[in-house]
Amino acid sequence: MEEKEQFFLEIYNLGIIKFGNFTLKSGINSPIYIDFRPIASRPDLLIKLSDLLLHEVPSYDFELICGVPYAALPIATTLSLRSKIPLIIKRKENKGYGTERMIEGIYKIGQNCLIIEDVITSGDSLLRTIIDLEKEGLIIKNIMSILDREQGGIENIKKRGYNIRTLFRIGEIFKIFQKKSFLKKKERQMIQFFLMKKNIKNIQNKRISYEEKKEKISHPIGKKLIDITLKKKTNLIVSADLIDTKKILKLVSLIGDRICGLKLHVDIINDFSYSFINYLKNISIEKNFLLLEDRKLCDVNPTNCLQLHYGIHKISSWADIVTAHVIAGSMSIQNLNIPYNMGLITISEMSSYGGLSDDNYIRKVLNISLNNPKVIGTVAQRKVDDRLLLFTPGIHFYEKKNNLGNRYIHPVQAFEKNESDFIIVGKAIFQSKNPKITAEEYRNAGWKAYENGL
Ligand code: 5BU
Repeated sequence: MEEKEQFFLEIYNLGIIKFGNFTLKSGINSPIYIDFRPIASRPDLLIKLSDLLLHEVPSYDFELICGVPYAALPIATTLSLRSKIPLIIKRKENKGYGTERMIEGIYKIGQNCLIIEDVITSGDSLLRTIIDLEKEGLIIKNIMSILDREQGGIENIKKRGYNIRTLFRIGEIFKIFQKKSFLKKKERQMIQFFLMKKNIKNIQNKRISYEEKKEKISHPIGKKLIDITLKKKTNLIVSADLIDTKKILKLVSLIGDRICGLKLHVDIINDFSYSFINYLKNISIEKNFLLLEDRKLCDVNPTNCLQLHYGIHKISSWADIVTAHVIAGSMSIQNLNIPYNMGLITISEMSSYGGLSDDNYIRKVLNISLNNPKVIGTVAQRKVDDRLLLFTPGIHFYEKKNNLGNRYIHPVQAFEKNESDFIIVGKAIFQSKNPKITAEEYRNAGWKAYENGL
């Protein structure tokens, strides 16, 4: 331990731990941020680190080494140089041209690959790397991480049957710091707070309930959506992607009792009229569900504003919730002059495969969402901050993906893995033989999956 301890103190001096208020990749807030990237500029420490990692690897039966991009890349490279075992490189995103390969280097199907991760929090980025390597036919038996933040990541990976070891654990590190009286008072307090929160979460190991979430959401329409959900015991939002008002109204008459929201794309409706929208609004009040317009605003502000209030659809006159991309930045969804009881859902990460949003973009959208009081939640394919409602489209019991670029997951996965709050289901319901029964099946699956997480 002495050698490891000494090593950690050396890398700590490079500034790898920062104190403050940080939003992590997942959108979760943390008083500490750990970044091993500075080590890349210190060859002596890189060598020490890779030797320590190699020493801890349980068995030497691997034929390849791969680092989780990007922070672990120089570390994996050093490991490869020290052990003379070949390196392969995992891309974070597809180049979109050329070979479109996600893994670069020389490898063969069936080879055993050691994965190196720097910091493990939820284990999500690691899982993405595992999936991409396995898609190429590689076998993952061993994974080494440098530091475990002890926030469930290691357990998540072990649960899926992988052998993972870590060089350091955050609890251990803080003990070393205490022993050496290393930290300032404020830093000590921040760490105590972090450990306390971490322990509470680990003990409870359960998702946040709708009641707790309601306390954290300040927007009235966010609260109302939760009230409806609790009252009707449904977290199902049906996406009525139909081009004919009669068909939409027929669908609503069948499923209205089972949903907390109805999502529309009004611009696909051939015979849109105000009498239709008034009729629908009345049913939504009578059956107690909200109307979501999936407009996906994505322009600069004056245009977003015009698209919301004017034109044929006058969305702001009837929609309870509207979706928006924030590709144009935080200002694009400020000062939209929307009614006080109308909320926005941002789109952090779409459900399609090959989407262009990377971790950095997603983190920025989550930050913008948390700082805009009109935003009630977001669409993402991962767990997000508890102060945002998480909406998950791309839900299907049986389909995984279609040839149009859409990816689907089971409701259980949406609640279990991502701790989603609402599932959005389209064709699985409106194209089914019996939408009433199918909607009930999705309502039931969504509600049970939510309750099981509590
Ligand atoms: P589906 O029939 O279950 O695939 O319908 C999904 C609906 O959700 C459809 O209206 C899409 O436009 C919408 N959607 C989506 O599929 N994925 C996303 O990331 C977002 C919206 Br945002």
